[in-house]
Amino acid sequence: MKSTIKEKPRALLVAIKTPKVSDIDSEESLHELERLVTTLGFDVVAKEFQKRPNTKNITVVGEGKLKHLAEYTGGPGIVERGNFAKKSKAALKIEEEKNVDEAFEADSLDPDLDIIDLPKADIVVFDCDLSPAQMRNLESALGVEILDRSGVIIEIFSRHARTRAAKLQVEIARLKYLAPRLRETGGGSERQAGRGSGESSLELDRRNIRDRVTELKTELLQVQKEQEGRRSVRSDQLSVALIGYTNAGKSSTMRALTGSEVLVEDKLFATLDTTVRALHPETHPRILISDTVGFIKKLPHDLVASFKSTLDEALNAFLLLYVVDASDPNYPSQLEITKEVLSQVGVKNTQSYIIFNKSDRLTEEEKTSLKENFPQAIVMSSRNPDDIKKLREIILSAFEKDMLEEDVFAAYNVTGIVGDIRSNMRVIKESYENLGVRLRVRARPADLHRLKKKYHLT
Ligand SMILES: Nc1nc2c(ncn2[C@@H]2O[C@H](COP(=O)(O)OP(=O)(O)OP(=O)(O)O)[C@@H](O)[C@H]2O)c(=O)[nH]1
Ligand SMILES: [Mg+2]
Repeated sequence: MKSTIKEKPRALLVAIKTPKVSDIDSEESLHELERLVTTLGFDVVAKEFQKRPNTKNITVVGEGKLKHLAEYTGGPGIVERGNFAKKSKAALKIEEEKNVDEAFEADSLDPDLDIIDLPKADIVVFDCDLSPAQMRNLESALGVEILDRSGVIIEIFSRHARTRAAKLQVEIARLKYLAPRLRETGGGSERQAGRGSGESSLELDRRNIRDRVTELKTELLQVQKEQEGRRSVRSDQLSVALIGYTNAGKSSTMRALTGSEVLVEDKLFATLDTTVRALHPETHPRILISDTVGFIKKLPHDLVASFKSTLDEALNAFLLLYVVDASDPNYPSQLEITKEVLSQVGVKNTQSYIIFNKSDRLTEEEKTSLKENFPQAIVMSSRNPDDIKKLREIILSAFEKDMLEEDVFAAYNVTGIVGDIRSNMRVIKESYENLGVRLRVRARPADLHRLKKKYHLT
């Protein structure tokens, strides 16, 4: 896939409006596809819609629309008979669906467009998943590279993966996506020549891919075991996970809370790996914050599966912060998706807060209305240090809710006890007496219990 993408390709985006999806949802989704495609470095030159009963047609769009799309790409606009993928079935299906096509197409074709000089496109990106056969048919009719939504997302993930684990996860998803789409020859009309020896080499390629996927999975398991080890070292620590839609401002919030230099970019899926840092200035006990991969609508299944381990950090967190870009008009559906993905990977009943981020972009009225509609939520900007201070306090009090306040007497002749207290508990008051220090502490019941046992306190 990578090798065929040119330097700044001009992309035409196509969305299918089916009766199942509302107009607003499909426009939102197309807008998001535009951001995804721009993240890949393409120029979006035009967007096209078509109403269809479903996305199952062998060229997805109807015949008339296909011809119209070919005006952008310079392709023939039809799939020549011999080039049809799944020939006989496909041909039958065309006949079957023709009547429905015409009915739906009537209101989606704008006759004025035919006389306007259309911009040229070198790639056509569909906002739905395409079967390998649909992809081949579209390539044949349009004469340019075709990508679907999953293909775009997988490509972004594979460009942004940094760590070994992320690279392995993405490569597995990419190969699984590519395997059924492999074809006999490079492309164009020679494709049908692939019978006989071509087909067996194709089979070989597919088997090589399957073997490679198995190899990568074994390697991934090894890497995950090591990560598991590191995670269990952290398991008794206090942890907060930042989660949410891509580009919501998770990494920016992480930076502000921890003073660390995690990557912040105005790109979709800038972060793919989980980063864990301590809240800064440090607290006693230490509170760990984790920043992780963002979510998006229609995330390819293989990617959800492979990123499950990345999200395990969130699964294990004591507190979840759902970061939402409140300045994005689509924030309600983004919040829904976040909750949906989390429930898919098994998160439930974890204490959580919603953070409406980027409040600097909101009007006073918008902020007031958010606060009224979501009284428990935090409306803030990761760029405002006062807001970050407040968020820090909210995190601290979430942990302290379960803590107990007690007096501990640390005798001078007991080595290590004061250091132990300071690193694991919050000292509220201390007074020096003849034989030792009396400390008023706030701590987790488990830490108090451990301390008493270790130093034989009553
Ligand atoms: N105006 C404004 N922009 C913000 C704020 N917080 C983050 N941003 C910007 O939003 C963009 C995305 O921020 P990130 O922190 O990278 O977002 P993310 O949620 O980590 O995104 P992914 O890693 O891609 O999932 C960047 O350009 C940030 O500078 C904010 O409070 N106000
Ligand atoms: Mg990020």
